[in-house]
Amino acid sequence: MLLLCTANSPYSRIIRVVAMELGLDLPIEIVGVRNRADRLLAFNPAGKVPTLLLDDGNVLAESRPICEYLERVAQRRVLAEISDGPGRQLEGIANGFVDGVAVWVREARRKTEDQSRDILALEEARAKRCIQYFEKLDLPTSPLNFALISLFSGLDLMTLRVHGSWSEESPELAEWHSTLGEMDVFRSTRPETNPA
Ligand SMILES: N[C@@H](CCC(=O)N[C@@H](CS)C(=O)NCC(=O)O)C(=O)O
Repeated sequence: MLLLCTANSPYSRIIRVVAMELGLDLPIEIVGVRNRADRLLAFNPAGKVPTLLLDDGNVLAESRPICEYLERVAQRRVLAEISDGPGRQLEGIANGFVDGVAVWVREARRKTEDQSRDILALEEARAKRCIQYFEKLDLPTSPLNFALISLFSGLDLMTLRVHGSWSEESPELAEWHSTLGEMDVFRSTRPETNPA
């Protein structure tokens, strides 16, 4: 197996942390995503990371199917059971949050004159609502699962890249974020603060 990823993608980070939590030694390769010559595009025309290359030649795209595959290899779970209503609810909302933060960061990276104020405002409002929602939950710090790993990765990306000043309004979530931020799995996969 080989995981194609970028250093700053929250989805790549989620899968890297999932693999560590499952006790798998998952080799990674940092790839480009947009140039015609980028190796990723030969495997995944959607041009998205994470992409998992399997030893049998098959290619898995999208975090969730990749996660399901890794669970099967490890014979352990990080995804909520289908009967686990609250677990599935958190997974869905945490992943919606990550999607929004990814759009926000992507927009904020464009030249100022090309940025859409509407998109920035929409994503900031979405993130704010999610943070208020997460603040009310009594989030555990262990065991880590797909939902918690996703939530941390989205929150961390947002903090590092677009909005670092949410903690005063959401002290419980800030404490949870800070506790997880000390863990090796998250320290070793931290994105760059200000990539080119
Ligand atoms: N739904 C996908 C999202 C993956 C995704 O959007 N990855 C971004 C990086 S954060 C990407 O590869 N973008 C390619 C591009 O920007 O061209 C998943 O869960 O894996």
